[in-house]
Amino acid sequence: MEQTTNAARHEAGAAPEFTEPLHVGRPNLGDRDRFRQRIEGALDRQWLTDGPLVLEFEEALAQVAGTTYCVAMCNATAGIQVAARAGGLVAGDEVLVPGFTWVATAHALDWIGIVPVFCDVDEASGTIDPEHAERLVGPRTRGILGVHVFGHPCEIDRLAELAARHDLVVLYDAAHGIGCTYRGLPIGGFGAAEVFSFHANKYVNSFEGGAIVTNDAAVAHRARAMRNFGITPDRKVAFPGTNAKLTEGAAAMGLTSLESMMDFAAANRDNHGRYRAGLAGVPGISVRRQAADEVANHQYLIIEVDAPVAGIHRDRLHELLTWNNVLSRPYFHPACHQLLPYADRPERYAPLPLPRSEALADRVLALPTGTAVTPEDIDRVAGLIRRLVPNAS
Ligand code: T4K
Repeated sequence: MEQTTNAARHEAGAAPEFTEPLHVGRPNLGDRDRFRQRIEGALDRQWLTDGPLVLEFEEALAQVAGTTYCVAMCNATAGIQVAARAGGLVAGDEVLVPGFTWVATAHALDWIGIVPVFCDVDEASGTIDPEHAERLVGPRTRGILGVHVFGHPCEIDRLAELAARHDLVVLYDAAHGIGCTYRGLPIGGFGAAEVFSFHANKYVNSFEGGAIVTNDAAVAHRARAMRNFGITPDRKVAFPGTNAKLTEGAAAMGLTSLESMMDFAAANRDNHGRYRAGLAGVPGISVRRQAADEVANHQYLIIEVDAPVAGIHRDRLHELLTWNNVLSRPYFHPACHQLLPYADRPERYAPLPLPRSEALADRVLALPTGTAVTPEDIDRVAGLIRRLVPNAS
């Protein structure tokens, strides 16, 4: 069997498939000269944080998101916290979140005393299941924080209906969502606010960074102040606040990266197609798709490993790929509610088990994509997977 062959090669000290590591999450950089010019401008102005580049970045983001307001943030984790506060949520409130997400979704709330209550997800989309969410609404439930996981939009209309029935604040963790649509409209303008991430390994990056986008003037006003110690434009401390400002250097990178977003989209789309072709017919291996009929950013290349059909578990495939210098990542495993801080207190956080979140977390594996990956790399990764899957002919 190929799996045995590969393991044997490993033990025999044979060479891995790639001599250099092939990463998931290599940054999409854009035009370096434009970046350098912007940095020079900031140095010349001697204005290093929360200045003209941040404003320009906010305007460009609002345009992409189709929103009236955008408030840039130092990262999406702080963005979710500020959006929650600006949206009126306070410590002790309970907010419904999906079990299948990156831990930041839950941590952002928990860190400010808001209790994340984990709901199960729809397995096909990976997003929060509105029906399960509704069953979990209790006397302290005040909000829903949906996640457009891997750029797949939540069931926004159903969540809006649910929220209206129970008077809940709806927020979206749109860390993966920039450049995607829901029913033809850009992700960004739904709920009370949505939050993008521009971490280095995101589709659009600003080294670290994030943004709150909204059409609600009051939410935007509070968020802008809360990002800066609660200080309003007239220099009054009107709200409790934090320091979550974005630097000019980060905005320079964000603007540069955003300018090339359509090039990144094209590269990701081509990569996606090439992986699909390369992995077609491999038993038990499927490439996840973003929503049909929507604009997708294909930011993540996620395969699902059906272990009984493939003859190999995701964890073993991950191990063998890693040995071959393909640094795949099991995004997102374990499921968020199974992580130590939450699994320890299921009575507070989750009605366990959440079988669909757990099943997804057990099957997914992110493969390298983005502008740093070449078509030849993809052919070699697909060929390698084909050899590693025992039940492939
Ligand atoms: N909500 C969701 C659904 C999220 O996925 C995230 C973040 C958030 C909220 C919070 O957003 P931020 O507060 O971060 O803005 C990473 C990131 O730290 C995290 O931002 C991201 N999601 C998550 C999916 O991935 P790690 O621990 O896997 O990343 P790290 O630093 O080990 O990097 C992964 C790979 O990326 C490396 O193996 C190589 C590559 N890389 C990374 C960096 C930083 C580079 O090539 N260059 C780089 O500079 O968590």
